[in-house]
Amino acid sequence: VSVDELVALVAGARAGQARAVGRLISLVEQGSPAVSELTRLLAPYTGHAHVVGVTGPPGVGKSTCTSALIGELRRGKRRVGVLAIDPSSPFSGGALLGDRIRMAEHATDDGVFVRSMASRGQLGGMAAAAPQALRVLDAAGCDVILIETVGVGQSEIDVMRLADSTVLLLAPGMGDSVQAAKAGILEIADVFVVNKADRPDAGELGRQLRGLQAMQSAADDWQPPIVQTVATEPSGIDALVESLAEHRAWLQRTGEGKLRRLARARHEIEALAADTVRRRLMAAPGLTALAADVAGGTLDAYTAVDRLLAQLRD
Ligand SMILES: Nc1nc2c(ncn2[C@@H]2O[C@H](COP(=O)(O)OP(=O)(O)OP(=O)(O)O)[C@@H](O)[C@H]2O)c(=O)[nH]1
Ligand SMILES: [Mg+2]
Repeated sequence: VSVDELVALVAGARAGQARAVGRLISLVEQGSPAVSELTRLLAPYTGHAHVVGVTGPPGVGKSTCTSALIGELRRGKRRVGVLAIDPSSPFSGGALLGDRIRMAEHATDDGVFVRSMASRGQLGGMAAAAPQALRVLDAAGCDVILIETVGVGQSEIDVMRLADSTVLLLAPGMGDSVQAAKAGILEIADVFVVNKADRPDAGELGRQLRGLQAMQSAADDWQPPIVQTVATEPSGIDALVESLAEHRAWLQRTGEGKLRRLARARHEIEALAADTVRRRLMAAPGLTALAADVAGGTLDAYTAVDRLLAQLRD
């Protein structure tokens, strides 16, 4: 795409045109060379959205809850963006069928942008693409951007780190979901949701979470609230929206929001720089010759590294 086309697409996105938003996110997802220019064009129009991560074990009700959240936010006249990270399928290039159906009720609402991204099989990976996709939605005037992901792998945790506020969904009768949650993702939860609160053992799960809450609260002065929801009805979603607003206010009041944005920018620069350096190294003309020398025993690997880096500097 030409710069003129990019400028037109950014203008279209800012005017709320779903087609322009979709096109820009596709460019980002494909790792188009235009992305760096696009990021420059978007920069003046970003920083407005509240980015909310929605994560939790498979089947816990993330998509249902996301859809209910859209409904609740729309009742409050908020413009909503959704980025659904599909962990399993690099080929479908879209949401799972069930998600599509659940989101369909919002499909004709021009205050909602829903987009799926595959977490594997793309250039630079999610780490590079997701922040840019968020910028597109932010510039398109979204007040809230929901990111739905299955909180299992490192790439999903990386995506969650892009959020201002992270919602961890758990549900009763899912065996060791608290146990699973402890393995890394718990520390990034700002709001706990006990979904499927219509199930009998919801009370027990709530008690377990309050136990964990007690352990966490010493560390900082935000105590993640526990919200009970039945996403299918939906009920409890208004309380969830309320908790998220409180968390955002806390981020702003304490300066924690600024710290998180700083950490995020740092992480993004590191990831992009590492990617750039790696690509240059792979393309360095001297690499093959150095490899032959190291393999043949005439050069040690460390000296080879020094020479390779020296070639990059030239
Ligand atoms: N009883 C009950 N069922 C629910 C509730 N929320 C969601 N479900 C059901 O749970 C199933 C899974 O819901 P999804 O929203 O697809 O869950 P998910 O976490 O997005 O699933 P994955 O994306 O596959 O990880 C569906 O059959 C929902 O109808 C709830 O509050 N109560
Ligand atoms: Mg889902």
